[in-house]
Amino acid sequence: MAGTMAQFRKVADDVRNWGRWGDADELGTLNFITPEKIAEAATLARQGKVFALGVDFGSSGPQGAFEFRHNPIHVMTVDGGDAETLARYGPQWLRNSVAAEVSGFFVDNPFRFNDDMIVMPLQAATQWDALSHVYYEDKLYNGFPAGSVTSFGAYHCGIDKVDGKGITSRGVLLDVVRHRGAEVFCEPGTPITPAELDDVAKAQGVEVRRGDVVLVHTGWWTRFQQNGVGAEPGAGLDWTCASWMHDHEIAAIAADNLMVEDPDPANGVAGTFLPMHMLCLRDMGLMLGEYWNLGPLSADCAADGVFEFQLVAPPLSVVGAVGSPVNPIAIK
Ligand code: UVW
Repeated sequence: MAGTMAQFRKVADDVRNWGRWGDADELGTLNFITPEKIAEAATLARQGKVFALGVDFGSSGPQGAFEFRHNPIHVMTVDGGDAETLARYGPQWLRNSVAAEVSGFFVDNPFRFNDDMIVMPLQAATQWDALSHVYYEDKLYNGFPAGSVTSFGAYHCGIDKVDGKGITSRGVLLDVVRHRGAEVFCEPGTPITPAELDDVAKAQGVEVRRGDVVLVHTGWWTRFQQNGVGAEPGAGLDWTCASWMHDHEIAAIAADNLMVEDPDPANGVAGTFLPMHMLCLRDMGLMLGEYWNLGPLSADCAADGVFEFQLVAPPLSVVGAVGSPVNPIAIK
């Protein structure tokens, strides 16, 4: 629903959780995940089925539309070819310190190793957005100053603040694709509304409860696997879904698309940028997960009619980072 700034401000005031868990809180709605909730979630692992919801981290990913985000670059730093090269050219190459170092391990020794590294924006593939990922009017979640995110990293609300708590809870899948009877994905220009989320849950016979991590299947990732178009538009959550998340007291939300929220600014709020991100991360303190591969999980849920599971999705504790890659695991 296209909204006005006055409507946005009203929703922001309604959903803002600043001070709810104390002035020093940097976890936000993850506070809804209690020890009882974690124990309850573990009982949902009943059939021994495991679904890895992370996409491939590689050069075939969806990035490339913006200069500041490219696909993960994977580089081998030591490999089997080095052994051959060193055997053939070793003495001449030893002025090169890397070759000299590797040679120390490889020459006259059949016990060898391979090493590698990865260079990537932390927002390139399956990820969590930390609470410090977005802000407006110079404030982060809980009123922390936006200026506390510097070239050293996020002093407040960095992804490392999640580390002690982790993200393990009851996961609930809301399969909007199947509910709409869509062939592959939810078409652009059809934002998913709060009422539709309730309808999907009702039709699936699943209740969304406090502390849940909700996964919304829009089919975008399946579409991307078919056509490889990273800039493919699709439907996401209407910005007003922030109120739905607040009312249901969920811990976090993730989707299989590029930004969880509907990407079309015409369906957003004039004068804002990523209004649902702002309401979730900055006002509510609720983390967003993007590019989660929900295809196989949604097929299984449709087959057995069970749309709840144990979800284990801890981010990497990258100190001061505003997001993190993740390979979330759903266990049924
Ligand atoms: C932005 O595009 C700023 O954020 P995200 O990757 O979370 O959609």
